Amino acid sequence: MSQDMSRLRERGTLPPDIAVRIPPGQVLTDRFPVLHYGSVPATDLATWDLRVFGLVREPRRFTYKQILAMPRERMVVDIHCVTRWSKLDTVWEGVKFRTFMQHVQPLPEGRFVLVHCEAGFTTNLPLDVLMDDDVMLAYRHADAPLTPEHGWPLRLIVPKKYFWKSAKWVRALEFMANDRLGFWERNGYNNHADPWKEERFA
Ligand SMILES: Nc1nc2c(c(=O)[nH]1)N[C@H]1C(S)=C(S)[C@@H](COP(=O)(O)O)O[C@H]1N2
Ligand SMILES: [Mo]
Repeated sequence: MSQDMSRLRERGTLPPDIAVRIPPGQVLTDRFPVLHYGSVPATDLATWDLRVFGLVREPRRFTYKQILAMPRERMVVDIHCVTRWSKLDTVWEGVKFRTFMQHVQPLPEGRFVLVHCEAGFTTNLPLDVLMDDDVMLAYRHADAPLTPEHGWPLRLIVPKKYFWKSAKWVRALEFMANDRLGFWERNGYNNHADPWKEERFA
């Protein structure tokens, strides 16, 4: 785990049009800190897959090629880490979660999703949050392929939530009838994680 915060700017020192984009308790950085529990996984695209299971009509597995073949979109969003850095205008490309869901039929009771990543990391989100227009399964950042430490080959981006919900190295989506807490949510982080409401800790 490393974090270079040498170029942080407090809200009070920022022009008003920038300051309004920084949630309470956050500071602006132009760096892109790398943060995760454990080590960067080794990935072989030949055996990599994205699985969908649980309360779906039909469990499925997608190859990387199939993900890349889905309509690719680009979005520019602000991100906010619970460790208090925010980064503006980050550029992501991939498949919007709602576009991906055209290939998945959740059962009516499958309203919650547990996102499973390499090495056992998980995070949980209600399906309606994931269906927001700005939620993406991303494979590119800043006009280049994702780097391994930022989640290559595939990561989730959920801009409206603190960044720990933006799971790196995603491997499976589990659909559930009831909410089940993920890794940080079990370890004291707030389940709703709205940076504008400062929902940091449970
Ligand atoms: N698989 C996985 N994804 C993860 C994490 C993790 O430990 N494992 N950490 C989360 C946290 S706490 C943050 S702040 C962001 C950091 O993403 P970055 O390293 O690209 O800045 O990844 C999130 N996604
Ligand atoms: Mo984080």
